[in-house]
Amino acid sequence: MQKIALITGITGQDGAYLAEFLLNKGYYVHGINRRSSQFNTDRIDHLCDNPENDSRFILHYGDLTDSTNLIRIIQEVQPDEIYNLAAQSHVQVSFETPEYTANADAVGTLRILEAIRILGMTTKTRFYQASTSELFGKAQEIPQKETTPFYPRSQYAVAKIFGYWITVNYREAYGLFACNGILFNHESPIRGESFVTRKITRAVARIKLGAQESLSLGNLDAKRDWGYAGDYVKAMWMMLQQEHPEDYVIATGETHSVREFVELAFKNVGIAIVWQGSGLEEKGVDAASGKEIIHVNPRYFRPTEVDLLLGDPAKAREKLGWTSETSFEKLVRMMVIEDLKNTERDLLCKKNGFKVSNWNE
Ligand code: NDP
Ligand code: GDR
Repeated sequence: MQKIALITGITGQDGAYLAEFLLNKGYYVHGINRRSSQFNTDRIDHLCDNPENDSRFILHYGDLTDSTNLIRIIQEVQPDEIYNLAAQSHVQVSFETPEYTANADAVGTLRILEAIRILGMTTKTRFYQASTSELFGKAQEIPQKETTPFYPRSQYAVAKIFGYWITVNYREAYGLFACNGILFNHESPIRGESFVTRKITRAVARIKLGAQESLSLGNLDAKRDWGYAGDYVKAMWMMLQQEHPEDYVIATGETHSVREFVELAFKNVGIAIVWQGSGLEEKGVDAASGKEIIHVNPRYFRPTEVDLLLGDPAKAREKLGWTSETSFEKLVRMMVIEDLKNTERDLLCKKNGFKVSNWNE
């Protein structure tokens, strides 16, 4: 019998990679997507259009803030595995939308777990919760592992702590096979454009091709453990194939600053950055032309920042046999190359009089 998976957040970065991964494994894949005023399925259109997927890839309209809808979909789909990837996932935005973030990210997780329980599916359905390195926040230990105490620094992280513990609670209280993947930052060419890595690679391509003058950033010294999303979705699946449900840190074990990411991304298009000034006056200058191409803008500072994340993926390596396969250098190169292609395509469209959505910075 082929397995059935239900993915919330299927239109997001991870949802798209996971759906493709599971379809390749022969799964029937159901996804929950939100109705929006414009199409929001760009990242999965290639899966919808592929005749090989045909009846194996099915979308349902839904929302994590609507329990009746979640209960109905789970009852209809009868999934063997649920991957809860849906979330208001932007840390800075969570400071602006705290109540909604808690509703979707914290209570949303509870709604799915309760649906599984109400429907009597606790022995049938396995559950994956998209937990995050943001739980560690103001890091109490370096590197961070499964036993490191949490210290959340945003409304997003606090909401995700609820999601983490409610997942543990349903495992312990009802015997549900439920796992938290504590994933450190993972990126790709389809990463949302407002996360710092994609914002940088998109700007690098556009500056190189003359479509943008400069790039404004916030804290250049924040450090993150950045991996590749394509590697990380495999770990999600592996957790649900084990004999016992457990929680795992998924990370590369390397950390880099935003500043290093910027330097490497520009290096990939032959631009060397020289830093001048400090604090709000700091600027990144193109060493060859002398042009100021990076500015610091306090708009991107957060009320409480997470300064340093570095994960220890030893447990995942030993118990799951999982390792991160894509180096930092390869990840940055991959993202820059794809954004160069995107920008070239957009410029061609504009030149021929076609409208390009998302053109502005
Ligand atoms: P994205 O922001 O790319 O995708 C989030 C998905 O959630 C989108 O499909 C979005 O829909 C959907 N969504 C948002 N709110 C709701 C809602 N109320 N009801 C239903 N769906 C909703 O995130 P990623 O793919 O990067 O991340 C996946 C998950 O993993 C998230 O939970 C995130 O918090 C977590 N995570 C991510 C990490 C990372 O580095 N990427 C690291 C650790 C954890 P729409 O397309 O309509 O906006
Ligand atoms: P993060 O990712 O907050 O780690 O959350 P993001 O890319 O937004 O920020 C990383 C670091 O870069 C600094 N920064 C900027 N960030 C953004 N977005 N824009 C800027 O202009 C900018 N300048 C500097 C930030 O201050 C921060 O320190 C991501 C999300 O995917 C979460 O859902 C996930 O849980 C965590 O990763 C792990």
